[in-house]
Amino acid sequence: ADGAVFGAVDIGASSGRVVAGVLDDDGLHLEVVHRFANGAVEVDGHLRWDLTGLFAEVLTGLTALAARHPGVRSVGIDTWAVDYGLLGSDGALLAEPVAYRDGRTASVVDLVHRRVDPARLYAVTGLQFLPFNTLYQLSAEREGPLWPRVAQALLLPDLLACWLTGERRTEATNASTTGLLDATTRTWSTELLEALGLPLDLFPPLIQPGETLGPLLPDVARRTGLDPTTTVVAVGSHDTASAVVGVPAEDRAFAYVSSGTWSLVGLELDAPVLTPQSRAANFTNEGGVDGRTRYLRNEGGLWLLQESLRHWAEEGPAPDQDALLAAAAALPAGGPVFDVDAPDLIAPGDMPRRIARAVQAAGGTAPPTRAALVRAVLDSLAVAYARTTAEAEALSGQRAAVVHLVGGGSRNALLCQLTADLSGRTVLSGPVEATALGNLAVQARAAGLLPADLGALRRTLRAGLALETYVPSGS
Ligand code: ADP
Ligand code: LRH
Repeated sequence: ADGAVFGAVDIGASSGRVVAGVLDDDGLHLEVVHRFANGAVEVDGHLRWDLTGLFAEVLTGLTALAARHPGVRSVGIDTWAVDYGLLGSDGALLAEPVAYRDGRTASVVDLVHRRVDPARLYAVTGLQFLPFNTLYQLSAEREGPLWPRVAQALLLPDLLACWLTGERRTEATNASTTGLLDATTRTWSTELLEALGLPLDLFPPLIQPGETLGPLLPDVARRTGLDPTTTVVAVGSHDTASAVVGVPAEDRAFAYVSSGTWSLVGLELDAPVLTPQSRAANFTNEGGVDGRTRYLRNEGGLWLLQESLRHWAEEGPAPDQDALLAAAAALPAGGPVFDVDAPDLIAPGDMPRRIARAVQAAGGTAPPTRAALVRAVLDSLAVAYARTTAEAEALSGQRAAVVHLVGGGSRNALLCQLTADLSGRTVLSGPVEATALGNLAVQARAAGLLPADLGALRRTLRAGLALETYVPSGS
């Protein structure tokens, strides 16, 4: 294993990075070789991702990777879920992909539910209702101008992988977020595709994490300086699937919070829970690596804070996040909370005003200062984390002795402590780059250099990490 190097491309809704994973006898060491910003922008009346620009950042990052490490074995790609690019019959991208926060699905949700009863949708896919799930986006797309020219749809990490290798496949964990995959058989649901009038071969065939997609295109190898024998290996291409692999758990009795733009809160199970109670609680059964089920709820996340900071920066001098967090931490506990899942918090806009309204809707007094508003966001996120962990246990029957908080939010000490206090459980925080870690670990395992068993793999990862421990106050 000495010195084997792997590359991870991990792109979240707010930032992306290219990370080297160097495996030696002490473990898997991460080096971020390139970071770049991401965000959706309004173009031609829709909120879109600049996927062409993101691909240029990927090439820049892979060039930095090659410059630092000769002989990179493989590269894995993950991004946020549900979004896709549409390709014409010549394979070219028809338009920059519409972002999930775009409002275009509002008018088609009822239409979809008239074609397939929501109870049936849940029984087949096990997916939490979110207005931006791919099936709603595609149903909106069917009414749009591009549809007659569409030959195929590729989920975003698959599209980036296709631009690197020329190969078209759909990675299985991310496919599970489309609302078109059967959660039990883990194959495309012909029933749902037909009911929604979508071609059965709209998405390319599935590929599982750990399988090799193919070698780099000669032109990509030449442009980046990577060896032409470097392959692209499928990983949990849904960022949350990779983050859950990167949860450094000691055993199975853990809950996780992947805390970034969104908060993904739940358990890892052996099989989906497709009960009416689970649907009523709006829990999702996303596909995990090794056929595990990511039983979780997608809750509001640090987007609420990011978008508030962005709004304040438009009004005057950009506020200092660290100073605001310190001021928020100094406020007393027991302040107002709001529902972080309120649908009107999804779209970009004047977030502080919307949050103040949400606090009032919950019977509280609008936060008088920015620090109080930040505190309300963190208190409300922690309330959601605590409640969802308990609900996941009750609905699945699986216990969680500890909560692992990973992702950018694990750097927020106040959020970690509040989560411990409100859940009454020990919170272990870190790593910040759990997603890149999980991405790299699946590649190193596919190369035969890390344990095959996911539990043993996680214990190996844990040995190389320094986690922070937060115990509930008063215990
Ligand atoms: P995503 O992958 O969804 O783009 P990340 O996991 O990178 O998101 O998390 C980004 C968030 O993490 C930021 O919005 C911020 O709230 C939080 N974060 C990152 N670094 C810090 C820090 N040093 N202190 C507090 N919060 C932080
Ligand atoms: C997190 C994430 C999450 C999805 C959302 C669209 O980055 O992939 O798991 O629900 O973005």
